Amino acid sequence: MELITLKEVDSTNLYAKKNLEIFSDRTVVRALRQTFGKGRLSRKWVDLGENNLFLSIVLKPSEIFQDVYSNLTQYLSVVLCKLFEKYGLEPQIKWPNDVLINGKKIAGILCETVMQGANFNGLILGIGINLNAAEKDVKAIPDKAVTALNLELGTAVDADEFLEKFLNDFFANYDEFLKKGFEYIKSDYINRACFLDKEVCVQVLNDTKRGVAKSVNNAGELVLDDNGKEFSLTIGDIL
Ligand code: BT5
Repeated sequence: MELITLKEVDSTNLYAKKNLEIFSDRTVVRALRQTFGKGRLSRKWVDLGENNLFLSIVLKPSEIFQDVYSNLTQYLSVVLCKLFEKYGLEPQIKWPNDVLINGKKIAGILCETVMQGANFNGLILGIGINLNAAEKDVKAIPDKAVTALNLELGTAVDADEFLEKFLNDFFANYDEFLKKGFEYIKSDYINRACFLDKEVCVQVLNDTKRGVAKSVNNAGELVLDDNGKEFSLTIGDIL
């Protein structure tokens, strides 16, 4: 694993994408400040100050895209939950990969697959983690209840220390996860899921699906029951 630290960048994902050819597998790009952080579907990721984490992990696990890569964000959400638990907190996962503490979003994950024609060039796993933020700044973020680790703990957090623990934990089980897929983390994921057995409304691109969230299947898909009719979703946002 190689760690590159940038003082400031538009987006660590964009930077990693631009330099993908020269970066080897498991290169981590961290920026101390991020001026144009990206969320999914053209949404924005807000920079809450220098002592937060903005990073992208460059992964080049094979020459061909494998289905298991679609579950990497879920693997990452479990890794993050377990780390927050070491701080005495009770994090939860909102399908597919939002990590919440006390119902508020503390981290965001954006995984981009880079293809060139039919060739698979790699994955860029972008992660933003709120470690140290001011109450007024998290409240100003639109559309969502947001928190940061310092606000939950009542004390400042050392970002370098947190990053080291996080990367160690991520890579400790990464190879095993690639071999075994979602089933390897399924019970850890389900145990932290906050949406099961609830009536949910899921935005899937321009469509909305409703139903009771019955389970997450072995592929990591959300299984909904709409009046006795079961179906599964691979992408979407629980509203
Ligand atoms: C995400 O998107 O949650 C993925 C965010 C990934 C950010 C990282 S930072 C390093 C790397 N480089 C990048 O450019 N991006 C990645 P999504 O599920 O679409 O959620 C976006 C929504 O989360 C926004 O519309 C806001 O409502 C909310 N949000 C924005 N900034 C936030 C923050 N700092 N903390 C919590 N929620 C935030």
